[in-house]
Amino acid sequence: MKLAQQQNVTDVDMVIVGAGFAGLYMIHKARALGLTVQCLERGEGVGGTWYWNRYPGARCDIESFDYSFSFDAALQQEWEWTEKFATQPEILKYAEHVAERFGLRRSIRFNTTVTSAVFDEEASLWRIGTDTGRNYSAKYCIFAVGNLSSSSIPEFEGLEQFNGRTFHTASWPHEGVDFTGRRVGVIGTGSSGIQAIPLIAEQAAHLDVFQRTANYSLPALNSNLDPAVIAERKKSYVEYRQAARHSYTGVPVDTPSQRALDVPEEERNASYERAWKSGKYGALLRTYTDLETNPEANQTAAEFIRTKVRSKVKDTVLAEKLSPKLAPFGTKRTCLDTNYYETFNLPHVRLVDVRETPIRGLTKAGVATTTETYELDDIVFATGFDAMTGSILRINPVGRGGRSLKQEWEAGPRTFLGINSAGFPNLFFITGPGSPSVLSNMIVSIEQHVDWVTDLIQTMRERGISLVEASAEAQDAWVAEVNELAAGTLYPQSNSWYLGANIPGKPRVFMPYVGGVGRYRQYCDNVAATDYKGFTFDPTARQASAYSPSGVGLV
Ligand code: FAD
Ligand code: N01
Repeated sequence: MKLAQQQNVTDVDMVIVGAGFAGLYMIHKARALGLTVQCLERGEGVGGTWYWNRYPGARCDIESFDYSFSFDAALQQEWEWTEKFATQPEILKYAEHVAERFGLRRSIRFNTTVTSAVFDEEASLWRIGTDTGRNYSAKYCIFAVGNLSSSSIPEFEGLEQFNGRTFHTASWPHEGVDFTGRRVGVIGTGSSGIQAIPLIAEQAAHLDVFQRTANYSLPALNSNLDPAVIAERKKSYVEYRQAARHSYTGVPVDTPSQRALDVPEEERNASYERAWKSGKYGALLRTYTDLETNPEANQTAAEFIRTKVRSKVKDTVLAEKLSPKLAPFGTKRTCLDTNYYETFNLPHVRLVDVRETPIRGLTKAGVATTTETYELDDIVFATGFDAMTGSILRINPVGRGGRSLKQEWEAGPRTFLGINSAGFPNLFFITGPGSPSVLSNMIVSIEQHVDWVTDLIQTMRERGISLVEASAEAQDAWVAEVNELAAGTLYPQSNSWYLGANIPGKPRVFMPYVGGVGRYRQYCDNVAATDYKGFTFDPTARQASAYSPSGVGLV
């Protein structure tokens, strides 16, 4: 769309889509570069994930100390987390505090959904359209739209017929929901369902949990934070953050050195027990070197978890149904719960195995499976997201030659480093597909991407370069690298949203980079250090140098 065709156009240096943690930090960094910035956010407030997911029990599965910004020493000293795993309201408060503290709100326009982003080749600008009628043009466009921000409700037959109330965990009413005395059905037993079910069970008169796949869930063992623990962590933040940045998941845990099957069973189970009790994200999966790659090794950890489930659920048949068996441990995001399995010991809570008797659809009265109709007052969809590409492709940016991203990504997302896609100059994804993103402590990954993109833009400005994009060659090599790494693991063996398997018709491609946060950071740093090898700058500047992952390598 040409400038002249756009109405109500505001011209800025950078448009940022999304005011979650990624958008907030990007505003801060862009401003420090002296850019004019407009952030556009669909919601009424900041916080992204933590603004939308207000279901009962919502909290982080990475310790609060880890799941927080490291970019400002004063911020980390002044903020006090109250619990080991903060609740959604507390994390939202933190996001609001960050926005206040750095004066970010004045750069954000809320209640504004970006509906289009078109690259104007003549003007070398992005034309950004919104649902409010106000449009923008910008040299740089940042998609900080979130990996888990397009919620998904399966297309159940008769969805509209149901007479009761329906909720999705990711668009929970702000005023909360009272389930007292009601017959409630929860569909889905991923992280959201597993967190919400125990609390819904506390209120509901009756609860039916519709489970298609039993998930691996570890106990949060949450607790209030002791002032002495807080003081200790504050003293060591500098070293701790540094370790996190170079770790595998963005949370420092011991690096494994042994293979699971080389260790006697008793010793192995003792190690699993320690990891189980640590509450550290990724600790159990990182107990041995081969849990992510060797099915037999993985089964030792999987069986350890199943034994725990059996010890918590009194009814042995029910315990088997709740014991995860269909996918290797860790190939879906491991859940963290408080009293999830114990909830099924309550007389008013019933598990409906919808793998055995699939959901046929919804009726006026409730959920109909192939054998029965479950009469309900309320249905909670804990059915997840069109993850990683959903929010990007809803906007469906149009790049060079009028090619849309949907066309370019028809067979799955294609990026260089998860940051940019060839043919889409100056469009940057924060924690996009092809980066560690959802396999990591996301705040560590967000900071790394925002810092890296900011450095790139600064370099361009210093050198008078106006456009940058990935070369097709670098992108092909990176996509191959991401696929190859994933193929060497057990991840592709489960029907996860990492693979797009939860959305009918979505290409089945493993989307995140599995090589780990530290190794990925080194790649990115080396790309920058080799004059942004693999990126093409505009012809007035200079051409890209050829890229191959092995050519960049690790130093
Ligand atoms: P988001 O927080 O998703 O923010 C994106 C924003 O973009 C949203 O506000 C959305 O409204 C906006 N947006 C999207 N499209 C448009 C558009 N077209 N126009 C305007 N605005 C738009 N990760 C962890 O590492 N640890 C955890 O413990 C953890 N817990 C989680 C718990 C839940 C319930 C969920 C759903 C996810 C969790 N995650 C966790 C992942 C979490 O999404 C990230 O940690 C992080 O919050 C993502 O921040 P973000 O800014 O990238 O994206
Ligand atoms: O979504 P999910 P989520 N019929 O996709 C089921 C993060 N997060 O919102 O497994 C019946 O994991 C589906 O069944 P199956 C975290 O990264 C973190 O729970 O496909 N069931 C599954 O059980 C997480 O991974 C936290 O067989 C159907 C469930 O719905 C991500 O967000 C908390 C169905 C969806 O699970 C997504 O989690 C919350 C159908 N037709 C979220 N379709 C923390 O603890 C889907 N399902 C930090």
